[in-house]
Amino acid sequence: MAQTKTLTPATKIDAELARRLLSQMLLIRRFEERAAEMYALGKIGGFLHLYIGEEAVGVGATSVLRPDDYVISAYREHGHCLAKGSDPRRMMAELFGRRDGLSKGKGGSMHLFDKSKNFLGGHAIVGAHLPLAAGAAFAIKYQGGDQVVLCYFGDGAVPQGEFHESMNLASLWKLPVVYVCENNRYAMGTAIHRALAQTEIWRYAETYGMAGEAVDGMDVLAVRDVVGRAVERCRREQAPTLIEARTYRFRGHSMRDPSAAVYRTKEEVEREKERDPIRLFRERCLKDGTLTEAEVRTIEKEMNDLVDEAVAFADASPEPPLEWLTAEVYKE
Ligand SMILES: Cc1ncc(C[n+]2csc(CCOP(=O)(O)OP(=O)(O)O)c2C)c(N)n1
Ligand SMILES: [Mg+2]
Repeated sequence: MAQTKTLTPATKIDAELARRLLSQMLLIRRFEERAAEMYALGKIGGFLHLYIGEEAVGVGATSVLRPDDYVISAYREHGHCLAKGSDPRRMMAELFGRRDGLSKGKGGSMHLFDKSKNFLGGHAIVGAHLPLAAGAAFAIKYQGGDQVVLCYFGDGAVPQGEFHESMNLASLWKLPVVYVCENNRYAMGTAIHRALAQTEIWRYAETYGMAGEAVDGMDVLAVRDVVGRAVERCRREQAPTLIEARTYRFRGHSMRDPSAAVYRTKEEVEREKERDPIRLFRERCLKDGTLTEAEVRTIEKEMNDLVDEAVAFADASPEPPLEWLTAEVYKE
């Protein structure tokens, strides 16, 4: 049923779409590079998990959604939140822990949440948001809506019970949810083959009687294609899909994990960086004439400016007042 998709170079794409995809991937890349700098300067505390290298998955997948569709993610979620349309200024303020942050500065990097964009978080407990995605999809179905829920998670969630329970319920109850596993081959320092008996994650779909596919997660158009079909299936048949997007994180697990860690070799990291999704897409657009060098430079500058603005906004935002510490923490 599944294969890894690669698009033929002959498929030319629309310039407007190319601009949108490249802009979003560059925005995410630049946002996170600056976040890493701000972390080193002590402006950002707590944990910070960078998505650098994986941008094509979030951008390709979200590009087929409607604004009223939902997205839910784990803690490596800056890219998913930006792709869903959240304001980079309020996101950076959240990373800084300031009052203008998306979660009023109380959540930080791992707990971005944006109700206005139907972005349902930012969840730090590995695997815990998979049942939440099924629940949101159940609510849509119950209310007779035609939205879908897109749920991103890592390969580290697959050995957990929540993954299997969620797949079973989503398929049994025909819920409109697309599960996108971002398989970057590591869960912190644990390589996938040390944690999973079946490392081809898309194959679990067969067990639960749902559609499953693997895709080259470094190819933004291939991701768009696969997720596009899954979303259509959701809307038409309210049937879920499991997608395995094969990708790689270029940085350490978090800012506290040096990139040159012992669990993967320098050669491996360098080899994977040659398939940088942004570079691949940029080269493709230039080669087939979809975009010009000047257009690409303009996009790069626009995204740099947006991120500069986000950093300045975050830095100028005040600390949350002490009373906020206990407000809105628990609601009956
Ligand atoms: C239930 C639970 N167990 C352990 C952890 C500690 N932990 C944080 S991230 C992580 C690895 C998850 O890897 P993966 O799901 O592949 O995501 P990636 O970091 O590769 O994006 C672990 C074990 C946690 N947050 N939650
Ligand atoms: Mg992983």
